[in-house]
Amino acid sequence: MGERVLVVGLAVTGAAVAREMLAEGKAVVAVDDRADDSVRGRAADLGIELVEAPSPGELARLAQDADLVVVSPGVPARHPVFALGDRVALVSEVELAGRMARAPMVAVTGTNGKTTVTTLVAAMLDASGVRALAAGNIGLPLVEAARRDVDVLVAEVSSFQLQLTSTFRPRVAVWLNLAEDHLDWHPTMQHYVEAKARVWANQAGEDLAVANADDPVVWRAAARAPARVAGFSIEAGAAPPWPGRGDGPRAVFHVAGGELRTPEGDTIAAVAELARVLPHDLANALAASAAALGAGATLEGCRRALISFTGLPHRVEPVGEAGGVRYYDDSKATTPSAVLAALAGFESVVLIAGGRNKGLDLGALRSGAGPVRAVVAIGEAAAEVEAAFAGLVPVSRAGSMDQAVEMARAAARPGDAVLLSPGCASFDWYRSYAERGEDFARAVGAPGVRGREGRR
Ligand code: UMA
Repeated sequence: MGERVLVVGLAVTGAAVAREMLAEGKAVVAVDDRADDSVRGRAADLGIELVEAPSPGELARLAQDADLVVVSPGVPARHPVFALGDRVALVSEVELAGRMARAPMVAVTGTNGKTTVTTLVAAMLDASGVRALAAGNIGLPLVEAARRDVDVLVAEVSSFQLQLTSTFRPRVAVWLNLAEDHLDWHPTMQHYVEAKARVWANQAGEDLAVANADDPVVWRAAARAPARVAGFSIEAGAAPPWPGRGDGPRAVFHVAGGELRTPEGDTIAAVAELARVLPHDLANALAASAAALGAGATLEGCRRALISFTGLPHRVEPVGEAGGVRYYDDSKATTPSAVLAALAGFESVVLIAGGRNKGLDLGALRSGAGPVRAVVAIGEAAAEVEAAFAGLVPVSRAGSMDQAVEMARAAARPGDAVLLSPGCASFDWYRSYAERGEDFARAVGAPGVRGREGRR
């Protein structure tokens, strides 16, 4: 009581934090550097003071006056609030939610696949009779979910949010994979890796760390994890050597004999029962099974959730077909590594890529050129996309989504896929990856193309 909380950034997360802190009787002030009418409206609805675009000095004064400073995930590492260091109590919404949560938590992080695995874990627990709620970056703010009466909270957590944790201790914590990402936010790749590794840092005893044994960075970090480790691999049943330590797990969750299996060899589901079986689909299914079983799911619950899962919107989502060409919306792929994962599932593709580069090396796309017949480059990063594929396949540039779809249609032959998998953020042309995907589906739905069925 009587405590003061400063909220930095008053969008979805900031408003949820403010609401929860007010409910606890705390005094809340918000700052926002780019306050618009919606930010002002939120402050007015909450009845809190909003300080717009404070100077560094003013921010320091406000932060030092507060007992707790909660920073929104979109506030970058170079923001002056981070320079205040030990003089203020900086936390993320995830740290705060961890302190508030009543139910044990499963946390899911990684560069790619977080939302899919979070969704799957919650579905597996539900199908096992364990009341689970998926929250976090997935949409429902974690602080809001933290008070709900459920058996398990399944939280999608980003590196931004892990960065500012000190006591966050999930019962089960999954680190899916690591590829270059968010270098517009993290000053270096090492900074990004260390933020991700924090998901395991406070675990102990019977907690469970779920780690990708096929990813050298993740597996190396797992060797230092304080809790028990469950590995998963789409390559082998035997665990790869434990770097620097001799006592790692001997077996991992794996694929053998056309089945997903536990380290002990129990069957989770047959691969043929799954709706999609790209390599990363199998990795996600194994990771989710390892986490869900660690949080109280049954093998049968895992299987039921896996076979009824048909994928999420904007993740290699089929949106239309015409003239023997299928169209896929993979707008959620905002990193080159996500594009490479999608390309691996096709034999002949016309790729639409580009947008706002998140500080990543788009030249990495070149290594996935095998199935690519032609490329249409879009958005601010069009020149970088063009350079990545130069000399390998024909590349054209489009100035709008309609033009991009038109050019892709002209380049495609029957049997091909047209894949929107940008490898970049959407903010040059759109407000979100979802809006970009919707616009692609709309353009695909133009005359002559059968559009998506049963979706908004
Ligand atoms: N702001 C400042 N100063 C800055 C930067 C931002 O004041 O220097 C202010 C902005 O003016 C704005 C607010 O901060 O008012 C934005 O905060 P935010 O970007 O954290 O936005 P939220 O609405 O709170 O959204 C966040 C997640 N955003 C990010 O992780 C960047 C949402 O994930 C999440 O759905 C939401 O919380 C609820 O949990 C979005 C996302 O793109 C969808 N996530 C990334 C991803 O999925 O790859 C990580």
